[in-house]
Amino acid sequence: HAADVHKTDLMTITRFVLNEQSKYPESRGDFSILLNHIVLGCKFVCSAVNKAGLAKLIGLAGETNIQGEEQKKLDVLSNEVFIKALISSGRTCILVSEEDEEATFVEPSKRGKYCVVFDPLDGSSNIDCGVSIGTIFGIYMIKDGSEPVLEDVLQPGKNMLAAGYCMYGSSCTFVLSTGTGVNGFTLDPSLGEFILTHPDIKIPKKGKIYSVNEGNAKNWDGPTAKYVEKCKFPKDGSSSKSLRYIGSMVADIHRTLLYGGIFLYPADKKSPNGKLRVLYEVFPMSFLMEQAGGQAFTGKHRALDLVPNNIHERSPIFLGSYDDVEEIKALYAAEE
Ligand code: AHM
Ligand code: MG
Repeated sequence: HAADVHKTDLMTITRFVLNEQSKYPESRGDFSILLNHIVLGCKFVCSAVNKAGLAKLIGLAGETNIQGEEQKKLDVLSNEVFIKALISSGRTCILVSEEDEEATFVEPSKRGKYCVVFDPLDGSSNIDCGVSIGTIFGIYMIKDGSEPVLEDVLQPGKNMLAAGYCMYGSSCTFVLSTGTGVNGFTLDPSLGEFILTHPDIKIPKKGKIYSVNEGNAKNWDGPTAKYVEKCKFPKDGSSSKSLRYIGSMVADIHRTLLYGGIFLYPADKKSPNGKLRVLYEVFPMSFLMEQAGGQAFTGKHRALDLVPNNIHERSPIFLGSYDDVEEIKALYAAEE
């Protein structure tokens, strides 16, 4: 009832996932345990991000990651937290992190059947000015009883069992899909629990926002340039779209999921494969988009059909509302 000030029957993320898994009689709770460890990592990172300004945790750790960027202390910390949380779950066998050049193979005594690909702290260039950042993850499973090999994570995104992100923003929001829709949970800091606040998220069929780094416009290809031109100067009498670009993928995708519209990180002359990484950025977000009723397109194919050849591979990506992605697909098709 609207009159109830306090909600007394709380759907925590653990309860939600246990409910979902109970639909599968063969489930032994392994996935719930794994997810609990991911959630723990997110709570830790959330608390560290919130304290960053105070604790002087931000700043350089004197290390460089494989993409050659200076690494912030919080990236290092977050990576360590997730690696340790995932190994100690006893349910993982291969871990791929944006921060580590090589995949981590979990030692046999601590092994489970899940492979987790993740970006522990995406958008870290935004840390120093307090803009939202996030963790992105995707989960695969190895073939029953087989020795884990790198090929187990070099699979198309459509083979993921689950994907999600946690956004460290004005509130801490965890968005998850296990392949049956998308649900959003908000951290209640006083309880230390993620509570279901956004059940069954569906992206609007068409949106009024486009989101892209326009500073790269001089290097864009024809279809991307045409599309953005259309957003600003529509010729069919429709109103022009608004531009919103945070430069933090989790925050830009979160807004796109809730309000609709399109997010683009296209190829350009300087970066023919775009910027975003297939395994732990493009795939999880594409998985969520499709599960919410939207689309994800690489400029050539459905994003989730891509088969990566190496763990840090990049791809152009266009994702968001169904109708908006349909338009960019038509422009690329006309190009061929
Ligand atoms: P990062 O993994 O180094 O943080 O880079 C990924 C981020 C994404 O969060 C965001 O969508 C993109 O880089 C923004 O790139 P740009 O600054 O080129 O617009
Ligand atoms: Mg990243």
